[in-house]
Order: sequence, then C-alpha cells, then structure tokens
Amino acid sequence: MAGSDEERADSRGRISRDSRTECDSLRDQRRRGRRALRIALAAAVLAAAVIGCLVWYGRRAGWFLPGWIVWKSGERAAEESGGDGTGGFRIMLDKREARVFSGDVCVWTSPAELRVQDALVCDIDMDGFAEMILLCWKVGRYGLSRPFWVEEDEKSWSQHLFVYDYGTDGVSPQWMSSYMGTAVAEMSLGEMSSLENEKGGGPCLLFQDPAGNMSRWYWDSWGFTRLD
Ligand SMILES: [Ca+2]
Repeated sequence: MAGSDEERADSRGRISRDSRTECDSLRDQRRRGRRALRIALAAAVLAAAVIGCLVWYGRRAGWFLPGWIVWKSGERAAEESGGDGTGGFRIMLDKREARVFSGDVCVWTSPAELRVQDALVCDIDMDGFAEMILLCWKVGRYGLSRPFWVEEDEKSWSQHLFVYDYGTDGVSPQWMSSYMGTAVAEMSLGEMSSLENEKGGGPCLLFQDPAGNMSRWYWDSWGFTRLD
C-alpha cells in the first residue's frame, strides 16, 4: 500500500515536471515566434525604406524617363553671333548636359535639374542674333516660375523647350516653356516659305513625335505657334 502511494506521488511529480517542461517549451516557441515576427517587420520596414529611397533617387536621376528618348551628343555651332556684338558661340552636348563655349572657354553649363535631350543654335526670332534652343526634361510642368494660383508643381518629369540669349552678360533665359503637351523625339531646323509669315519666311522648328509624325513651329513674337 505504501509502495502504491509512493508510486502515485512519483507519478504526480513526473506529471508536474512534464507539465512545466511543456509550458517552458511553449513559452520558448512563443518567444521565438515573436522574435521572428519582429525581425520580419524590421526587414519589411527596411526594405520599404530602401525601395522608397531608390524610387526617390531614381526619379531625381531620371531613371523613369521615357525609353524613346534619344539623348543627343556632340557640337552645335552657331552660324551667327550672339547679341551685343559678341562673337559666335558653340554648344557641346554630352551626358544629358549642355555646355556653351566662347572660344575654348566654357561660359555656361545647363542647370543640374535639367536633362538636355538636344539643342539648336539659330536666330529663331530673326532679330539678327543667334539664340540657343534646348529641348530638355525637368521635374514639374512649369518653366522657371509657375502661376501664382498653382500651389505646388508636379513631381514627374516633363518635356520643355527653353530659349536662351547669348550676349556680353553671357547666357540668359529668354523664354521657358511650360510642359509642351506634345512629345518630341527629334528636333531640327526648317525654313518657312515667304508666304508663310509676314516677315517673308524665316527659320522654324521641325518636331518629330515618337510615332514619326512631323510638325512645324515658328516663333510668334512670344512663344512658338504651330504651322502645320
Ligand atoms: Ca535672335
């Protein structure tokens, strides 16, 4: 009888130890589960932060610009002189940047926020002095300034046409277009016939869109107007 009591007590002791062991094991499992969840959450937050930074940097760097853009490079030489008796100037295009040279001296570099697709030099307004015309991309839809009623410009890239004067003060902005509203894959110079404007002809811009459609634009006192 005494032996039976000892066996029961021993059995209860084993059951109690087994229960504690199971409880400890369960707590360990829960602890490991919570730790794994915290690590997974931290990894997700870190991954989201890295992706966010990459997207932000990529946007600023122009990673998401349209694939049809052909970034031109090489020299664009002025056939005519700039204003105020300055001599001729030339533009060098390289790595989405434009630099203006007077002789061998670089007198201007396109602003860092611009990505220059192409450039032309011509007397587009027919005042006797050559201008520099940049086909470029920038973040936001407006030129150097935006209308007062627009509180914040857009954050996406858009295509613009900027016209610069070249004079004794160097390169200065003459006309900065807002978002062009039409995609330009290629830009070149054309000539209007004598019947196409009141000045008896003159230069115009030829735009080719990514689908190959052509259009002609001429300088109309303040800005470009489409001819056809
Ligand atoms: Ca001019």
